Amino acid sequence: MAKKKKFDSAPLPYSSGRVVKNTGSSYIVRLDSGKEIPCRIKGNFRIKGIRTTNPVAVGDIVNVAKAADDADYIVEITPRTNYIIRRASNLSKESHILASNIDGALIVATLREPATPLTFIDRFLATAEAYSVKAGIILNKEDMWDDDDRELAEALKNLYSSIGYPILFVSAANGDGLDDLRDLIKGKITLLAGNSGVGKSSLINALVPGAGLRTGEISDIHHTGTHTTTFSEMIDLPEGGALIDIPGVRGFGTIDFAPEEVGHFFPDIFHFAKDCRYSDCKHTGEPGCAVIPAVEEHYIAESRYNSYLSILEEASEEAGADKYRKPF
Ligand SMILES: Nc1nc2c(ncn2[C@@H]2O[C@H](COP(=O)(O)OP(=O)(O)OP(=O)(O)O)[C@@H](O)[C@H]2O)c(=O)[nH]1
Ligand SMILES: [Mg+2]
Ligand SMILES: [Zn+2]
Repeated sequence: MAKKKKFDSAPLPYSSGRVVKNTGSSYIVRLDSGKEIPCRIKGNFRIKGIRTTNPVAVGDIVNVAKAADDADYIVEITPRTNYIIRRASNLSKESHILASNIDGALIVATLREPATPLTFIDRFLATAEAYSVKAGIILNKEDMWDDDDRELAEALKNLYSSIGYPILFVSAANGDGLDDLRDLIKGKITLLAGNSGVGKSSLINALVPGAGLRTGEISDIHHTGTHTTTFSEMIDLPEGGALIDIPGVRGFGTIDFAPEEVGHFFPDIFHFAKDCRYSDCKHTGEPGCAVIPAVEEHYIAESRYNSYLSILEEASEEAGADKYRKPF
């Protein structure tokens, strides 16, 4: 929850609005009047106990006021209904709020150029569960798939849709699948997240005529570390609602998960965990665990269980507990 901090002198009335862009040096706020103004921040906005690299996020509903220096300042953040946050880098104590006050979050993934690791998808989905944000998967660059890729895509569709996550096959390049995507996001504020180069900005350009977002050059995409989008931005959809484009992230570190709650963020694991003998079972070899047999019998995908273990390990390290090992 953001700490409320009033502007010291505040001689002028506040205006309220929504942060629609973070340009690094300033935040663009769309006032309720529709006017967009650049604002700086004044005050100490923090989520309790968490250090963030960006105190104000795209999506925040804020109050702004003009100061004596004639600049506009964000002076108050209205409590967020939700947000998505990730650890800024592996060992970092700092975290980064990707967006706030959203109706949903979609991870854009690709099977090639670049190939998205499944753990990355699962970490994103678990984070969305942890923060009560509806999540889904977009598999982009369908135009590049050969028969093997298509087979893999179908297997992923079976897996993730059986857990309850919508998964769409699309191509920003030729427009395939975009009608289904339009239906899914219509009238909602949706975050698009994913590794760099998966086509987040290209998808927005394909969905929003005139969006004109910068996208990576084909020759750049083999070259790791390319980040074409450098700032977060909310783009209105012609059908109503908006998409939030953010810079690609390399990893998706979780933050502040208690080891015993990690399983709650994997609905497929949680389903079986209810039958474990101990309510705080971590599914790493405890007697009477119902999850491990379900993995062995393929009711739970091994890839999902591996992702679970990787987050459990991270959460345990954060909590200072012992390392967990895969029991088989
Ligand atoms: N073949 C093909 N190429 C695509 C598709 N979508 C995007 N691309 C290409 O992939 C590259 C990266 O696209 P971007 O839209 O810049 O990717 P991004 O996810 O916004 O990347 P960052 O801003 O760095 O996070 C560009 O060269 C696009 O032309 C697609 O559906 N098919
Ligand atoms: Mg981009
Ligand atoms: Zn168990």
